[in-house]
Amino acid sequence: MADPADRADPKQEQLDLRRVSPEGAALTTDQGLRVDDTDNSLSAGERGPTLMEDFHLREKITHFDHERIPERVVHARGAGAYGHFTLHESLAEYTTAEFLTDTSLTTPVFVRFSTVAGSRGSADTVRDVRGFATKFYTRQGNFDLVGNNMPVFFIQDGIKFPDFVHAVKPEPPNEIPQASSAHDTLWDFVQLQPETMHMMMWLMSDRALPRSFAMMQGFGVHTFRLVNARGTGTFVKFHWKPKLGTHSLAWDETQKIAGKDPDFNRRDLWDRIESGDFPEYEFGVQLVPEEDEHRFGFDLLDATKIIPEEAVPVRPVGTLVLDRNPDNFFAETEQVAFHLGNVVPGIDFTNDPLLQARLFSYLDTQLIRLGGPNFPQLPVNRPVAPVRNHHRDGYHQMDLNQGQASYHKNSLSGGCPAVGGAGSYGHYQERVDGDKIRKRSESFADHYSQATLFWNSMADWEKEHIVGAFRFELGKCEHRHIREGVVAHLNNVDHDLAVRVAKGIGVAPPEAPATPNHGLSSPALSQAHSPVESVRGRKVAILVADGVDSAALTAVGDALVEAGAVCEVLAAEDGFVQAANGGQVKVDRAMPTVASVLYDAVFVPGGEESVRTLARNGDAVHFVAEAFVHCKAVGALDAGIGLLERAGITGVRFADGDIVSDAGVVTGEGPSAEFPRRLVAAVAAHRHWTRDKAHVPA
Ligand code: HDD
Repeated sequence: MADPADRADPKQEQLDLRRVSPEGAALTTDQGLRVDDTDNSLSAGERGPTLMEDFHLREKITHFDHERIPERVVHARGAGAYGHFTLHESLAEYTTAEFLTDTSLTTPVFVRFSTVAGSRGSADTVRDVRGFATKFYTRQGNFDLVGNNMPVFFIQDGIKFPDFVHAVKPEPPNEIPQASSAHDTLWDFVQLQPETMHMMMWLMSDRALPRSFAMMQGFGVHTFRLVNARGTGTFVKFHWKPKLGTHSLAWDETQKIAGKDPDFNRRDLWDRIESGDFPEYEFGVQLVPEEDEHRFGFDLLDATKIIPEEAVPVRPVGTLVLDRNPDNFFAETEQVAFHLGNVVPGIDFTNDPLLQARLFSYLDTQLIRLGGPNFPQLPVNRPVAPVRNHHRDGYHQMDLNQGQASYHKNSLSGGCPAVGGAGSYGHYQERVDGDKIRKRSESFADHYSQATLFWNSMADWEKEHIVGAFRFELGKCEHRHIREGVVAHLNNVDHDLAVRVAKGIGVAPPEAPATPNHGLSSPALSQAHSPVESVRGRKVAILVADGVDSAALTAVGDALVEAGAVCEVLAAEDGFVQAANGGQVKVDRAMPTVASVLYDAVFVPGGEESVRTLARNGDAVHFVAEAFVHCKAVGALDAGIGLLERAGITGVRFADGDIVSDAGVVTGEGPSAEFPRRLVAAVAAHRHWTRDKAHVPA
């Protein structure tokens, strides 16, 4: 990838004009008046009352009083970054959108990732859908792709959105629970609205617990339409595929991280970009000719359905790289305003009723959230394409529109701004005809087949996690009829699934399947088949105490870092530890300030004294045990193996006398090139989900 600094970036150049630095500056009022004292109010005598005339006090307090704006009604919690989109393969055959046809162009973007249900201050790692919203600052205007990390949605018609969101948000009487779907109202909605079933399978799967924003897919969800120069339409589904593969956290781990580091995903994104380990995604399209609209066993306009990749392959055509953090969270990440209606020539909509309602909602919501109609002028929202129209006035108008005429048609400004001409947007000419009705199409009626497809496509460990998630969520529902209602629907998805869930939540398991399983699967849906590229950006903890074998530490640490991992040396206390060879080893973090859940793997180097000390330290023993339970790579050399034994990971003798050994537990003796290689491979595998871990308490 070219160094971003080498590229002319019109968006960054535009933002440069708005960037404000405190460096070398004097403190002033909002009027530019230099302030002599900002620590003491103006008062009548040292202990006297504050004076009304203190304009600095009043201005400072007033501004502070008005700092907050309403949070997003959904997707309130998020993190954003700038980047670039480059096209490798032209889609000129299908669309006139310049950024999808001209492979010489680099298009600046801003991406905001988010959770859906929680408030702005909620934890990152809750079980939830993740938003993946991209603003392309194209030369033809902004194009917003406002997607999620799951390819389907809860409902088919946007008129149900307020009902759904009210059901999933904290309950009205007490505003409990925060950022969680594990409560009665959500599941009550689900059991009465079975179109949710496919999405609920995704939500109960590990997809709802991404390890990193750099390790999750993105989907435009709806079927959109591309339109070419001849005016021919092609249905399209948009996809983002992370270069690092799609990987998730363990459920128990996510809950602990929510306390230990509620900013886990946000921090990960920030740190990756700061360290130059830029998140990358492949942009792909599934294309369906209009004449094939009815060749699938489902309706392309139904947002609760995917087009299986085996039926229509995803064609990779571009790359997105996120390479710049915002300067100011509020100004950029909070004030960015996405809208599905922000399209460019060559991209159009379909009659998907969810999409149609969204076309109304996004512009509307920004008006209350950002306080008026001029939010497109905010730096993060402003297009790089020129903006000229007859919109005038409103709160916080930034532009100094010149001229007498603010209407079309006019003769006083020479008829300008001019309407039409090359590059102007023309709507796709779809013929529509029908009676005015409120009725869901029959073609939207199958709510189970694709939920079954998803279930059938899962690896055994993924199925186990799904069953565990349903049990957890429904186990939090106080109303038995809600639990029963959901199990009845699950029995239409898969009988085994329904029985396994029912058993965990005290509901009578159904005796026979309600709908026979069709037996079809789509391997692309399983994270078990996610490509694993490297250990890039993986965090490895190295546990040490005085007496550590520093040669082994350095050899293994260097191998991990060379492969792209981030290593941190942890000890009971910050500072330095004494190595066995007399040298000193710098400690990166004191163990009490971190936890195993904040790392992807743990390594214990040898050194008799070091390991003896660690084995008597509950934090260290718990660290490796917990890493093991969360199926992470655990490595130990020489005496270090003793800590694993102390934690009950290795050396455990069961009745048959065998020592338990496990996938992803890497041990070795003496210096070798083999050990670091095996450890790197174990870390790159992400998690060893098939591990037998029930015997280790953590
Ligand atoms: Fe939405 C925000 C994604 C259905 C109404 N939505 C929002 C964001 C994302 C999505 C990623 C956050 C954007 C940001 O970072 O600022 N929404 C989706 C997807 C949907 C979907 C993938 C289904 C395919 N949404 C949907 C419906 C409606 C809305 C059906 C209403 C009819 N969504 C909104 C909203 C939000 C929003 C109320 C809240 C904040 C905002 O727009 O800017 O307008």
